[in-house]
Amino acid sequence: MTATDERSHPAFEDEFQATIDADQRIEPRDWMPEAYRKTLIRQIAQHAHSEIIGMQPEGNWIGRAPSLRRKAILLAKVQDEAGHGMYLYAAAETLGVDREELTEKLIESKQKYSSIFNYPTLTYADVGVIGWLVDGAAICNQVPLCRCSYGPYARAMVRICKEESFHQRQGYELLLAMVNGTPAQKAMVQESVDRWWWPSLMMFGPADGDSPNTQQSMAWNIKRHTNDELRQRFVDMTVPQAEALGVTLPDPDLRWNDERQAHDFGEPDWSEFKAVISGAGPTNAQRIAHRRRAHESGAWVREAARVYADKQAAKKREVTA
Ligand code: BYC
Repeated sequence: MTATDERSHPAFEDEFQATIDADQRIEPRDWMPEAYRKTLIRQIAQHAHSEIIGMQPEGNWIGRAPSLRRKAILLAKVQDEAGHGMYLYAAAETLGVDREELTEKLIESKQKYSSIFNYPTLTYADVGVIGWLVDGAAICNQVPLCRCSYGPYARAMVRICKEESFHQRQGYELLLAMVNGTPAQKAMVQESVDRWWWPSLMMFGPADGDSPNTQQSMAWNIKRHTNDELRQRFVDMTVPQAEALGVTLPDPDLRWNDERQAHDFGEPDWSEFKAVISGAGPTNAQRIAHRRRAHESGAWVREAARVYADKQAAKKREVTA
């Protein structure tokens, strides 16, 4: 039986469930329920698209970074994101879909990508704040995915998380330099934090009561924590970092709760979240149009690769004939 075989059999189902119950990995060669496969394709594709679309907001600043050192760092980070997209598309391909098909779905807006990349990067401080808050949120969400039940996804996440940690630190280091700079630089950091705080909290997805996929994904060990659990973890991790930077997080309800040993915090604007994930965010149209143009202008590379592969295959046939 293969991953794409839709036939079911109680013995296969039992074996699948036993593997999940034993907290072991499902591999591409194993039988899996069709709904498990579909959920993984949905999540991994959305994750891969996020990495690829996520190159745009920061890529916007490569030509304008204030020094050669900052340019080199940003260039390396954006390149890493392209790499993450590739590992993730490769993981999705083990489930029987192909990258070309997933890219088509992205540019036709039939598959989602993270809400966070539908906001513009207006100042250079946004580069630091994306590293600190957006990559920080990504780490909180993605470290548990290293223990996801699907082997290829879990293994891809190990390397991605290592690189995300480096991204988070570079963002924090950039912000430390800026808050210790001129008053105008410090104000620029605060203004950026004010814009990115709430969208960063929305990265974790809707509140648990409004999350249709969490329960099943947790039962299958794809997700290891609920959206709200991870959001809480992120807030608790970030508050002391904000204090160290000397910036204020823009939430009047944010305070330590001694009883819960955790921070209380306000509610994100879920109507904004819904608008953004339905395509009506500030930069949705721009992001997709840019991605479509890049895909179209890369057509000759794909064609050249195909012709080269055909030639190599023909040569191999000649040798073995
Ligand atoms: N944005 O039932 P729920 C990065 C959708 S890359 C857009 O809770 P689930 C980085 C959700 O898809 C960051 N859509 O869903 C890259 C579902 O809609 P569909 C990307 C969202 O899957 C470059 C509906 O809302 N990270 O960090 O159980 C530079 C209901 O939600 C969002 C990943 O993709 C959102 N924020 O949980 C820097 C991580 N939230 O598909 C940084 C992997 C929810 O039913 N993904 N939706 O139409 C996950 O962990 C989970 O998919 C989520 C959502 C927690 C995001």
